[in-house]
Amino acid sequence: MSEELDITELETSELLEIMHDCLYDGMAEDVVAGVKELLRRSMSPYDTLTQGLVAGMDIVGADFRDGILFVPEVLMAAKAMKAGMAILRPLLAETGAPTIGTMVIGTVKGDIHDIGKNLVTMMMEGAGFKVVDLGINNDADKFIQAVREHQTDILGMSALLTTTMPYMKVVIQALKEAGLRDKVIVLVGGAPVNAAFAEAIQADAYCRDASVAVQTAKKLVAEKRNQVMVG
Ligand code: B1M
Repeated sequence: MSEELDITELETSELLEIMHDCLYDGMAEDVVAGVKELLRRSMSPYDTLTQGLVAGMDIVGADFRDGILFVPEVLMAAKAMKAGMAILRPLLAETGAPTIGTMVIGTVKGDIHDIGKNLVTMMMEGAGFKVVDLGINNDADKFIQAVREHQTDILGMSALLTTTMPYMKVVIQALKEAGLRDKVIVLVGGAPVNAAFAEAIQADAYCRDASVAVQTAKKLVAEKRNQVMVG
């Protein structure tokens, strides 16, 4: 943003557009200033996230796909997005809701994309789940170990590459071999993943986005608890 521009004077729609430009240009400090200004205007943390940050990242994604942006620029944009998300994370988690379940989540082996996974983590925490985030590039052993270590209700896996999504099946197979498959709900997500793929690898559900992940997790955990009570 230019030095002279007073963002408090802008219409919210103009501010959002400028934030998308700043995200595109990897201007983390300006993205942070925009996030703070939207919150000051009483925009909810969720709307700030989706309208201010995710919408901007969609533009970055399209231009990366079309060869207009390259990896270094996209990394700068991702850093700016993370800076904005750092402000929103505690606000989204600040529900005071009791823990309704525990989720272990990670990006699968060979894949370093974590923005979407981090959004899912934030939204799940905001909905009252305890989330153990394993980060990126996780092999099956790491997932299995974490599922064992924590009282895990849900295992969430993220993959953004067509070359890494098949690894989700490897993890599910490893869960079966460890005798853990029936104990955890497996949710999968990420841009190349879809419901047919989730079914084919015998995951419990595909989650299109972070809010679907929350809804699905709540529903399946409630069903699991009911089964335990009836059984
Ligand atoms: Co990458 N990249 N990238 N990249 N990158 C994609 C995925 C790509 C589609 C871009 C393109 O060509 N259009 C393409 C994949 C093509 C394919 O496989 N078909 C691609 C490529 C090719 C690559 C490299 C191979 C590039 C290269 O080096 N030549 C390389 C691979 C590195 C690796 O992983 N081994 C690479 C690298 C990178 C960066 C490091 C530069 C950076 C990642 C930075 C980071 O994450 N810290 C990056 C980025 C940023 C992208 C794009 C532009 C944006 C991804 C993103 O963050 N989206 C992406 C293009 C795109 O997706 N449009 C692209 C925003 C995020 C909010 O959405 O992650 O989809 P998303 O998450 C959503 C849902 O999918 C869902 O909820 C989220 C929130 O609503 N969800 C889940 C995701 N995970 C979930 C887990 C769940 C539930 C829901 O569990 C329950």
